[in-house]
Amino acid sequence: MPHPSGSVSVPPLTMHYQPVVDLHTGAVAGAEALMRFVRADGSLASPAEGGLIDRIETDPVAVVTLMERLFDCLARDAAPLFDRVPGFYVSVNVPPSVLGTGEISRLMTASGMEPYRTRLVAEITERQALTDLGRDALARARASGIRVAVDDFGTGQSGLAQLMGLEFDILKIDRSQVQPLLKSVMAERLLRGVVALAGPLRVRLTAEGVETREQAFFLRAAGVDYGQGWYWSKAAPIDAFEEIVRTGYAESLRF
Ligand code: G
Ligand code: MN
Repeated sequence: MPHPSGSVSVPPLTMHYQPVVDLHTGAVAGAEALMRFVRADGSLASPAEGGLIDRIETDPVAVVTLMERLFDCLARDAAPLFDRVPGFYVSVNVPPSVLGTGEISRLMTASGMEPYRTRLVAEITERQALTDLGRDALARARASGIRVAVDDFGTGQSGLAQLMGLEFDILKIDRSQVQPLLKSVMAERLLRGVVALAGPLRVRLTAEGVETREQAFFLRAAGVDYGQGWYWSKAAPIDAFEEIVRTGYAESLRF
């Protein structure tokens, strides 16, 4: 349903961080930042609840407000980690409607994230088509040091066509391809195919939705670089997440 621009109000938000684990060392290499809306009573809501995120993302004014708040949270939460942990990165889901406007650079500057440019990964979902403007904006952001991850790989309609002509750094294997591992031979073959694809593309692989030790070991043996999922941790508030980074998950990957 179309609505006049600026009519959607954006609630206050906070970010939760899900660790991305280096499958070889068990160290926390980075995090995916996931937003939560703060209700009037202080409780948290997932952005999908009641379709709110969809309404915001299709409102050109609201989506910019949302991204400004998101970058402010990131600057506050993640800067201490960037300073303390070498190479630590944060990946953020960037709606296609934001890409085309070339807003990313302005958001980096306005939030104070600018010095940490190379620690930011913009996740672009494979499910939504990229416009030419979006592609140009991504190429520019990448030329300035921001990295690009293709999210939800394997779930989109356009699949490989979407990847043509797109320069990116990380391919995120969707959980729909991780969860059937060790149950379906076809899923295992497909996973090995994706690993083979990543080599010549020179991209890192992150597997999402890792829930069991068996999946984690399989992924590591198959040549996947990073894992993310409930086997290690759900997305956590920044204080809990800082503790997670300190401890790491070496134990979880020992035979
Ligand atoms: O597509 P994207 O990576 O943005 O999705 C992140 C979502 O995946 C979050 O909503 C989170 O709750 C969910 N998620 C994260 N880890 C797991 C997991 O191990 N299993 C399942 N089923 N969902 C997960
Ligand atoms: Mn994502």
